Amino acid sequence: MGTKKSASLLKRASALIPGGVNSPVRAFKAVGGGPLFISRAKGSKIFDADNNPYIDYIGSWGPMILGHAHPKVLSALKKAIDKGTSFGAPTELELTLAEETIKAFPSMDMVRFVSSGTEAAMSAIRLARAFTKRDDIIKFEGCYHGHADSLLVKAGSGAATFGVPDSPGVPADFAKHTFNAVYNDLDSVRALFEQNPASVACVIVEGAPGNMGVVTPREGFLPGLAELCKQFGGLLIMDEVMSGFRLCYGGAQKVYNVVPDITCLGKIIGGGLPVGAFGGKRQIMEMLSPSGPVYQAGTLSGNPVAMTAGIETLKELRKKGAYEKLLQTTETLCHGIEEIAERRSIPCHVARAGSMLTVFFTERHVENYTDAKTSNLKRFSQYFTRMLKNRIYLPPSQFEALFVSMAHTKKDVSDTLAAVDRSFKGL
Ligand code: HOZ
Repeated sequence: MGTKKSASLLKRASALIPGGVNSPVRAFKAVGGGPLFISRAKGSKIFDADNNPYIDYIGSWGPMILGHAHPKVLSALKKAIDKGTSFGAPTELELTLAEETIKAFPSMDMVRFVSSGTEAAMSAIRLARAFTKRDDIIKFEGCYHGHADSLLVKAGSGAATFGVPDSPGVPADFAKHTFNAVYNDLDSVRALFEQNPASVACVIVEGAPGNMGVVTPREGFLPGLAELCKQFGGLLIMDEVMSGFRLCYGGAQKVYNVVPDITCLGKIIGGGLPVGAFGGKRQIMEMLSPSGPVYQAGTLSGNPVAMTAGIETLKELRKKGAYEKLLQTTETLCHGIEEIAERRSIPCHVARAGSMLTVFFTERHVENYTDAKTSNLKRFSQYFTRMLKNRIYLPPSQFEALFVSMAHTKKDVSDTLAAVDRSFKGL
């Protein structure tokens, strides 16, 4: 079956929406061709406008950990919608999701809900600046924390994919407060602190980076950041928007044994609806308006429909054995790809963090953005195109993560590996 309808929709979209998409990572600019327009999804499958099915490894860029259109989530949503879709006033649902979030992340005493990961990171930084009375921040090259001005400096995700890591439109006066360190290199962070001993408000880091492709923290790296922050009086912000409920129930901070001052969440916590959150120590969080002076607000923050999707998703994730199957599926997939790459003599590094993975077409063990950029992007785009022809839907960029869901079956994995084998042939 062809993809004529997607092509025709893209033509229409291009006149209406910049680039025809509402978020740059959706475009196929880095791999050639146009994006598929999606008509529906169920479990591990996504269907395009021409009704072609694909095994989906984007999972809406992370949230769909249970698979698409999960019956329990849908049924709760249908009931919630009948009661009204937005009140702009507090509801008990917010408290339920707040309690579950705080239980899952003991580093948080309090949490505030927003509508996206961008809002969470942007608000967390404002809070850190107010709490420390300092202006500068340290982030890592290739890490992405949404598109707030201070964070679009050497940023990952679409900014890296399209070669605009320092976006025009960010005033130099803002950008000068953002310092970039090298991921997995504590010395680079220490050097920045030493050069700016009294001005760094916070270090912000992805729990397990997925926006330069997946990169795993070296042993001791995250706890080392917490130590440096303590030593120099800055706060540690862990951006767990992707890693939050992906690696385990409790995120990268649980896996790597680190206690951040502030945590950002998004994606899974909204079960496929727009939710973000940031939370941390009471003393810090109580600086937020209306308890304190730091302003932050949102018409749809804590929206009852979105809260419902988050509550139901977390309920499923708490079920016994939920993560075991997910992690096993991911491991089988990764090992299978490694085995095929070796047999077909394709130099690649399969990076994995929990149920996220990236196949980097490089001989290097990828530990930071410089390593990630050694990937053969031409080979990646050939691979992507062949996989799509084999009905496997991958992120259209080398610098993104694949997300495995609990709905992916053994057959999905074996079909995917068969497609990898065909795609690696003569690559
Ligand atoms: N930040 C996600 C990709 N790394 C997806 C959201 C988006 O940029 O559209």
